[in-house]
Parts: sequence; structure tokens; C-alpha cells
Amino acid sequence: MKTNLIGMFTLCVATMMFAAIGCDKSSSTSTTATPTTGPTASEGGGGSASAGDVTIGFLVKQPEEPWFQLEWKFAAQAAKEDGFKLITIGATDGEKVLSAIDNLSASGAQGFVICTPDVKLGPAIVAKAKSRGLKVLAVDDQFIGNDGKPMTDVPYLGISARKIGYSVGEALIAEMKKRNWPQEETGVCVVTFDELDTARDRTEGAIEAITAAGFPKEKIFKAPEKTSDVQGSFDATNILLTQQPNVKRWLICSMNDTGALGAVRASEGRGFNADNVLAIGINGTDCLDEFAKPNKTGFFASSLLQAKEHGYKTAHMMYEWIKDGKEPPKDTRTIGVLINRDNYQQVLKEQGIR
Ligand code: FCA
Repeated sequence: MKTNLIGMFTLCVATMMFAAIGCDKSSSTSTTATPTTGPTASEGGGGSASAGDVTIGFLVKQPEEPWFQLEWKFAAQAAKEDGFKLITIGATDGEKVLSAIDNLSASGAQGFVICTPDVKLGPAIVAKAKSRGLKVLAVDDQFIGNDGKPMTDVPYLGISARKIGYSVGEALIAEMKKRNWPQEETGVCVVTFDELDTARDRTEGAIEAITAAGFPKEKIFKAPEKTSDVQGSFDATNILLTQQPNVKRWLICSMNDTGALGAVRASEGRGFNADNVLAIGINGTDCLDEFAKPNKTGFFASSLLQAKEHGYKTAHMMYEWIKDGKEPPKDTRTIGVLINRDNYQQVLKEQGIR
């Protein structure tokens, strides 16, 4: 059994994860990870006498994405402070999610937080969790029920997607004006991933702000990505750039930093640069390497989300639910704050990220 569990799980132990995000990285690349430390070290310090009996899973859809590594880092902080055992799992498809729930149950977990690889798996996840007696909290991506509507009975913590997207759109227009870019030379590339509600709400919010500012609708182009990763965005943007050779300057937005990054890389492949590309992402993660580069790239800014709320708070809420029977609120939404080259170091410090 133990060998099997080790084989199945991407197991990062709380104390180690708290110490170094590098642990998250090693776990992210494989589903056959090795425990990084022994069983005693997996329990954080502090907490009540029974706290050590609590085991919580944290499943994410894209463990390679910096956002999810940050969530894990903060979940590990909660584990250390509350004294529960945390099991992090990269669950990239439905099959992996369902077997991960079985394995969590076998290892004594009482609940898990999940950003599902497919929101339509919601009913199957809830049924499986119920059959194993595990509590479920959805983070980032809200489950969709068999009726096609959000499963509002499952506790969920996500972002105020439309509002955040709207602020990205406003910031793009404000910066375009500041740079005196002629509107007739400028186009907007919106990398979309419409099958995911939180993604669609973000990009629609951005489009709403851009059109509200008087930008012509016919110059706003959607680049639908097939997969929500850098490659998916890169491919989608390349198609758009081929179709629109007359656009001299591009404003770029997407559901997240990963989408913005793929689009920036695609534009660079076509000879665009920081003088004629202005991209604003969401997450405040993948943008950091871009801001740190000595020469500016087209990745201008990002809406930094509250990873601590998404990682620490969700894990802590699950802990309280298991330990004290305190059920989490059904719907919690978080906000974003714009960061760029000038202010990112300060803001990250203030938020305890760096
Ligand atoms: C979704 C996205 C992530 C992050 C999160 C809050 O899950 O895929 O990049 O933006 O919402």
C-alpha cells in the first residue's frame, strides 16, 4: 500500500514546502514523486492535540504553472501553523483526480481543496468524495453541475473575475493613451479560453472596459487558445498575427499571465517588441521574470491576485471544517492589484510573497 501511495502521489510535506518553493517545483513535474521527508516532519508545529490527526489534500490542475506552486506554498504555511498534514497532488485529468481522491482516503485524509482540471467533473468529484467521506472545497475554478450551472452548494473561493478583467482593460487603454499610440494603428489581442467561466468573465470584463473607453469593436480580436498554457496562447496568437498583418501596435490581455506570456512571445517572433506591444496579465506570477529582465519586454503589467487567500485560507478553512465542523462560506471572492516593473518588488514584499 505504502509503495503504491508513494507511486501515485506527488507528496510534498508541509514543513519542507514551507521552507522552500523548490519542493513544489519538483512535485509539479511528476506524478511519481517521492516524499521529501519522514512522517513526523510532515506534521507542522503548533495547533491543538488532535490537529496532527488532520490530513488535507491540495489538488491542482496545472502543477507546472507558477500560480499553483504559489498556492501550494501558502497551503504549506497553513499546514505548518495549524499543525495538519498536507498532501499536494498535481491532478491533470479526470482519471488522476478520481484516483487521487481514493488515495487520499487511503492515507487518512478527511478533506481536500481542488482546482479541477475540468469544471464539468464537479458532480463526479463530489460523488467520489462523498463515497469516501471526504470534504471538498473548490478553489479558482468553480464546479459546473449536470445542469450546466455553477455548483453553488460546494464551498468555493475564486476571484472577482469580471471586475479584475475590467481593470486590466482600463489599464491597457490608460497606458496606450499615455504613450500616445494612434488608435488607428492599434489592435487588441484577447487570448480567450471561453470553456472556463472564470476565464471568460475575465476577458469579457477586459473587452467591456476597452469598448467603454471608445475603442472600436472591430479592432478587438479574439485568439482562442486550445490549452490554457504558454504554448496554447502562443499558437492562438500566431494565427491572429498572420490574419492581421496591418496592425502596427498590439494591446494584449488574457485570462492569466501564462496566456499573456505566450502572446508576447508570439509577437516577438513577428518582430514586435516593448515599443509596440503592451500586455497585461492576471496572477502576478509569470510576469515576474519578465519584469526582472534588464531590457523591457512587451509584458507591461499584471493584476496580482491574492495567492495567500487561495492557498493558505482555503487550506485553513478546510482544517477548521474538519476539526471544528465550521463549514466554509459557499462563495468567497478575491481581488487583484496592478503591478509593473516600477512597483512589483514593493507590493510583493507587502503581500509576503517575496
Ligand atoms: C484559474 C487560472 C489560474 C489562476 C486561477 C486564479 O485557475 O487557470 O491561472 O488565474 O484561476
